Order: sequence, then C-alpha cells, then structure tokens
Amino acid sequence: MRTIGNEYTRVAVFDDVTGLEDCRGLLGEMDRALHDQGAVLLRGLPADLTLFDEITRLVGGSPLQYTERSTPRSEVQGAIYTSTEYPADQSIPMHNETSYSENWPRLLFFLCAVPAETGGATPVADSREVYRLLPAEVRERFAEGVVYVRSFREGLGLSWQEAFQTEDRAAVEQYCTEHGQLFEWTDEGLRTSHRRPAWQVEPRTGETVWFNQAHLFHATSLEPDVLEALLSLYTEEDLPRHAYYGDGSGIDKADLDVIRKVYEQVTFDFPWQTGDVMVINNMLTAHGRQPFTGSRRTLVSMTD
Ligand SMILES: O=C(O)CCC(=O)C(=O)O
Repeated sequence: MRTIGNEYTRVAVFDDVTGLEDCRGLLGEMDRALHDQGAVLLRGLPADLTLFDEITRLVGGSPLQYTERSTPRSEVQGAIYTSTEYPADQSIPMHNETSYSENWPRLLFFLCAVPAETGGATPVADSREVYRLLPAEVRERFAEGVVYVRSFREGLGLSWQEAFQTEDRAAVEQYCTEHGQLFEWTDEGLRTSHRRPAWQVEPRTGETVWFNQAHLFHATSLEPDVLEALLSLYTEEDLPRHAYYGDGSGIDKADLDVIRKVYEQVTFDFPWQTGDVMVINNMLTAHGRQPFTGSRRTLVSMTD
C-alpha cells in the first residue's frame, strides 16, 4: 500500500489489484486505511459492473438505495447509480454524502467506468481537518446545527416524487414525520424543513468531523447570475434548496466563504484511470467533482 495526498488529506492506494480475490486478501488493510486515511483507491481492476457490485458487498455489505435524494442520479443496475448528473462544465462542491439527512451511508464506492478527457477528478477532503481548521467562532455559530429548507416545484430542481421516490403524498408525510421534518404542501408542490447537527463524531475513531451541507444548500452555491434570475422570481425559501443556522437565522456569507476556503485548502485530487474503484469512509472524507470534457462515466454504490 502507498499513500497519495497533501498535507491534510491522504488516500491509501492499492496497486495491481486484479479481482475479487485480491480484494478479499486486502480486507484488513483496507479497513484500517478507511479509518486512518479515510479513503482507499483500488487500481488495476477492469471496469466491470458485476465485479464492482461484488466489491461493494465484500467490503461494505448490502448496498443501499438512494433515498431522500437531493441530486439527480439514475439507477444503472441494482443499487449501482450514476454519480450526480450535473452539467459537465460545473463543479460539485465538496460534501459528505447525504449529511443533511438522518440516514447517511457509511461507505461510498465510486467506479471510474470511463474517465474524462480533461478534468473530472473526484476530489476528496479529510472532514476531521475541515473541522479542525475552521475558526472556533465559525463553528460556534453552527453549534445549534443547520436548518435545511427544500422547496419542490415542477421544472425547478428535483420533484418531490424523485426526492422521496414515491408518488404517494401520505408516504412523504410519514417519512417527514418519522424523520423530524416539517412539511407543507404548497400550490406548486412541497416545502420541507429540518434541522441537523453541523458536526458528528465518527464512532470508531472518536474524531469530530465537519458534517453538513450548509455551503452546498445555501443559495450562494448557485452561480451569481442564476441566483439573481431565480430571486427575481422566487423568495429565498422558495428556492429548491437553502440553509440557515440552527436557530433559523440567515447564515453570514462570510462564514460560508471561510468554509469554502477551508475545503479548498484541505482538498486533494488525482486523475481517474478506467477501472479505478475509490472507497470512501463518508464520515471522515468529503468528496466533490471537477468540471470535465468528454464522456466521463462514474458510478456509485453506497453501504451502511
Ligand atoms: O461524479 C463524481 O465524481 C462525484 C459526484 C458527486 O459528488 C456525487 O455523486 O455525490
């Protein structure tokens, strides 16, 4: 095993891994690396969906469905999905998968089925370092957590049917009630809001991690001209996603700038090769996506 990375974020790389049996032999080392470095790269494998599924099950157990969705992904086979389908010229900000929800996956598996022509890395950032590097006064303002507000309407962002994977309003209401989310049916669709902690303690290492999507849900994550156009039509709380401090007050833009800067400082990226599988401890490691050209295809599966 070798490690790559920067001063803050490390990835454990296992080279010349040729199949499932090699992965089986590496289970102990991988498990340690997923708690030390927080991310593992398996290199040398063919880009094969059945093998990817077998590796997912071997390392993480039964794969999870993508529930309480916040981004568009398509099912490819079983519980293997495309990674978030955002336009190629946009980057996806660093985030811990589904950290806005009570149910987040413990492990993420990414498969590079087709690498990009240019760009298209899946950068990673150590969430322990993000927490550590954030100024105490910024963390303090998030002491009560983050309030996530989502507005679902036809033709703007995900529909409530896609987010909750049902056509049944009663099932959405039950989900929200069971998960401590306020909901309101509106003329256009649905609005939900719920509060979640801004940080968590990773159970095995006992380390505190910055674990929320305030900077991603906040309206300022949109391109300024897109935000301006949307705000000429809608109020902030009618945007598909928005975030507030845990007490419900507006987040200071300066705090979001600091958070984004810290992510930038901690983030490490490397170019994908066909067949690469990256396994991420989702609590210890945030991920994102760089803009790209070409017909990049990255697949994802998740386990508990
Ligand atoms: O395509 C990728 O590399 C990752 C996209 C992403 O951030 C996601 O699917 O959560």
